[in-house]
Amino acid sequence: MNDKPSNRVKLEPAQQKALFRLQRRLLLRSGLTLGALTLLTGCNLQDGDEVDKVLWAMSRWNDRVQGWLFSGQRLAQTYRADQITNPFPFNAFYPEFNVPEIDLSTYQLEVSGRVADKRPWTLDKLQALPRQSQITRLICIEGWSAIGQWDGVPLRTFLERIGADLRAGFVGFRCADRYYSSIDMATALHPQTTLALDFAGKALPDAFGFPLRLRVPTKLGFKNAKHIVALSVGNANPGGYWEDQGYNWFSGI
Ligand SMILES: Nc1nc2c(c(=O)[nH]1)N[C@H]1C(S)=C(S)[C@@H](COP(=O)(O)O)O[C@H]1N2
Ligand SMILES: [Mo]
Repeated sequence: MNDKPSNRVKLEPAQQKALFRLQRRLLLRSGLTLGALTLLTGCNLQDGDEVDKVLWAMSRWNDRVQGWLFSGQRLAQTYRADQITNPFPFNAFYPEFNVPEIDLSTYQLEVSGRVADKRPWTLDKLQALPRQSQITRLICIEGWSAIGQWDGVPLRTFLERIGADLRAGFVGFRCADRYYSSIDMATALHPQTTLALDFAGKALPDAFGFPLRLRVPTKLGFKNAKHIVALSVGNANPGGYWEDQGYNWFSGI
């Protein structure tokens, strides 16, 4: 986006007010920035004529988001292999050279909370579970998005396998880099929500969450925990690294 004032279309005062209200509502209700909205709606907010379209799209978005997510079935858009973004962007709360290196000889996925079987999982055991594949768009709240391919175990399958209480409210994730996040149970059981083991047809690279990450295409990027070392099921909301710093917890699209 070009922020030079000379390239900006001047908005009418009423439009300016509307944009301001829109921005507030976005932040309060969705955690989305205008940059993220631009990606979601395909509208160019530099262009005054587009503002009405954006406002219209936004109110429709607000109305639909809850229904999509509570239905637990609405599918995120999928893409063709030739639409995959290459190279795929890295993002974390630290630079890429600080990505955690996981030692597979000691790696375990811990399981806790409202689950019948609390035995930890090795990567081998996870790899033996049924798999699914998706080509979907990861949307970062910082204003970029990218299409990638992830394969792994449907989270629903895993939760059933460990005898999780599927009526509990939340599934939480703790990561090797001290990141953490959580999702509501409807999202955890959504057919596209995956405990991803592979990216682009190979084991997850270190940067993209080795050895295990959450891929939840109905949520913003920051809900897609990488380097997962512990999963919990419960009725208290475990929050998250960004969620606890003011990003909207729901952050669904
Ligand atoms: N463990 C961990 N997971 C994380 C993060 C992180 O800093 N640590 N960043 C999140 C954010 S903000 C985004 S946008 C995506 C980026 O995933 P990518 O590096 O595969 O693009 O990972 C999410 N998961
Ligand atoms: Mo992000």
